Order: sequence, then C-alpha cells, then structure tokens
Amino acid sequence: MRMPKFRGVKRWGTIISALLLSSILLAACGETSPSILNPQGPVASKEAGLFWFILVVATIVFVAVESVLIYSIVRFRERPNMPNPRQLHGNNTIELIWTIVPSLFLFAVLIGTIYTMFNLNSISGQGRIIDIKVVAHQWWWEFDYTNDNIVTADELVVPVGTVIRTTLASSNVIHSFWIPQITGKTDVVPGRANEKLFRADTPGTYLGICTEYCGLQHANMRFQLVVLPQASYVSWLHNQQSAAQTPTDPNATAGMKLFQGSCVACHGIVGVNLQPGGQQLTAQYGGGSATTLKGPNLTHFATRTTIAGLVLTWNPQSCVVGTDSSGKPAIQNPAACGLYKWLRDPQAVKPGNDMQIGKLSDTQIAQLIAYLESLQ
Ligand code: HEC
Ligand SMILES: [Cu+2]
Repeated sequence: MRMPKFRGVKRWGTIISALLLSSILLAACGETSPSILNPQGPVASKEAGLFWFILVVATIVFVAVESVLIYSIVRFRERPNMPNPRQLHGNNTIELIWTIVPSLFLFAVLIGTIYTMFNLNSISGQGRIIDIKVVAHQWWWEFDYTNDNIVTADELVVPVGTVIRTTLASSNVIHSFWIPQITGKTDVVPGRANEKLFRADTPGTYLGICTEYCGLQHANMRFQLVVLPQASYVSWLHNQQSAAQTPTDPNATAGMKLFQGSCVACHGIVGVNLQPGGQQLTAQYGGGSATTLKGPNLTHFATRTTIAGLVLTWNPQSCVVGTDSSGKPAIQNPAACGLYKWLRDPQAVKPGNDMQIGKLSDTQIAQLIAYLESLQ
C-alpha cells in the first residue's frame, strides 16, 4: 500500500497560515493579563520554577520520542518492490527500557512537585506576619485584618516584603483565590479554613481572580492586590483604623442621611452603624457572624478605586457633583462616573448581584456620591 500524497502547495499553505494565525492570537494574550511566568514574590517564583522544571523534562521526552519516530518513518519507509520487513514478537530488553525510563522521568516530576508543595509555606519576610481573613462572597472579596481591626473589600492592601498569612473562607459556594504574579490557586471552601502564605516583593498593583466557577458573575469576582512600601502601608493602616468623619458639606450630609435610611441594611461604616474595633467588624461567613451585613464595608470607600469586584472603576475627579437646570444637586457627567452607573442600577451593571435596591433619583445619587467621596 502507498501513502496518499498531500495535495500539493495549497494544503501546506493552509496548515502554515493556520499556525501563524494561532501564534498571533496567542501573542495577544500577554498584553493585559498577568503572567505566572513573571512572578513578583517567592511563592509564585517557586511555582514558576516547578513549571520550568516540568517543561524541561517534558521537552527532553518529546524530543527523544519524536526523533526516534521521525527516524523510523524516514529510514524504514516503504519503497517500490520492497519485501515485508522481518516480523518481531516481544523483546524483553526494549520493553524494560521503555517501562523504566518513563518511570524515572515521572518520578523526577513527582519529587519536584512534592518538594515545591511542601516548600511553598517556608517563606520569611520583614517584621511580623500579617493575618488576613479573606472571605469570598457571591461575587466579591472581603478582607478582614484580624489583628488590626479593619475590614475592606475589593482591594487587598499589603506592605512590600512582609509575609501575609491569609485564611480563606467562603460565605456561600466554592471559590478559588488566585493572584497569578504572587501566588498560585487555593480553593475557598465553605465550612473550611484553608491557609495560604505569600509575600510580594515589588510595590505595585496586581490582579486577583476567582478561578473556580461560582455562578453568573464569576468573571466579575476580581480584586486588586495593592503592594505598598512599608511607610505608606503604615499610614494607610492608620487611616483605615480611624472612624469615618461626619461630613460638613450639605450634599454629603444629605447623602449620609440617605445612607443611614436604607444602605445600612447591608453596608457597614465605622462611626455610622458600626463601633470602632468592635466584634461587629469581623467579616461574616458561615453563620459565625456578628452582624448580618450582606455588602462591603464602606468606611473608607473613597480610598478605593474600584467597585464591586472590579466591574467598574471610580475616582472623585470623574464624579463631580454640580447642579441640574432646576438647581438640584446632580452629577455633572454621569456617563464618565462609574459610581453613578452603579447606584443608578447595580443589577444592570452586574446582573444577579446581592445589591437589590429601589430606584434612586439623580438628586439622591448625587448626594450619596458626595457622601461616599467624603469617606477618605
Ligand atoms: C440588599 C443589600 C444592599 C443594599 C440595601 C445596598 N447595597 Fe450596596 N452593595 C451590596 C452588595 C452585596 C455589594 C457588592 C456587590 C458585588 O460586588 O457583587 C454592594 C456594593 C456597593 C458598592 C461598591 C462597594 C465596593 O467595595 O465595591 C457601593 C458604593 C454601594 N454598594 C453603595 C450602596 C449605597 C449607597 C446603598 C444605599 C442606597 C446601597 N449600597 C444599598 C448590597 C447592598
Ligand atoms: Cu468566585
């Protein structure tokens, strides 16, 4: 029997252009998404090291197997008028070799993996270890600094070079905690406290992701890891530990009234409906809650830059409170204001999320935004 020939140049053209196209598509992935191969801390470095080790082992196997294969195809290909080759049945030596050699390679991978797994938690850093209870909600992340009496959401702020010990808890379904450039994935399981240590070595902002499908807004369950120099972290922490200031601006004061009227059903603000340093601050999950608050703690919301699992960003410059034609307070350029979009219709921005509220007027939104902006 003869091999059917490729139908010439056209066929090869298709194959090669498909390969080129896929490499262009893959190259595009690198632009905005963080890479596990660009680690910025010891945990991610060790994990990246394991990746490279397995890649080397796999490459050696691949090259060896493919070389023998290609050699056999070329060397023993069918030629015109060739007799049948000699038929073999069983060869102990060869069979032993191809059983033992792959076992050795797999064993090397196993050793490398186990070594890395047990080595991940042996990291050290500057100063004391910071304990943070991370609570996964549907669909946002809450960060409870258990020794420092503060609770935040969406933005996990840590000092550079310090060991962070997170305890991962879920208030609902299984999620998974992942900061690609800092640490690998760990499941967040209801009723179980998984521990995860990490350290970030370069100040900056890193993307955190939920990487276990957890419902409709799974893709919008993201957070930012903000790594600050030691001194900036200390002043950030001191500011977060203070209670919210009572505003003096009339719009903000009206906004605070509105907030106390309805928003406190789900949101906590220290100095408004939460006591400073009290047990109530403890992030809630799994029934062990001190409060029944369903939404993020907003005590210092104005120091954050993102809203609701990074679906929107916001900054006070794009949410200027002015007046409308009849002299009532209104946001000047609502289209540019993420917070306006959120308060206008949170269900349109993030369908299915737990913020179910009645419709607010533009005046009410402007007053609430004035208040939220005062929460420095
Ligand atoms: C029924 C509970 C509930 C009520 C009432 C409620 N919220 Fe929310 N709010 C939430 C939840 C839950 C989230 C987080 C949604 C998500 O990301 O999935 C949220 C998110 C927010 C955020 C973004 C916070 C962050 O850290 O990302 C702001 C700001 C906010 N709400 C303001 C308000 C204001 C102002 C009111 C009153 C008009 C209000 N909320 C009423 C539950 C509520
Ligand atoms: Cu999730």
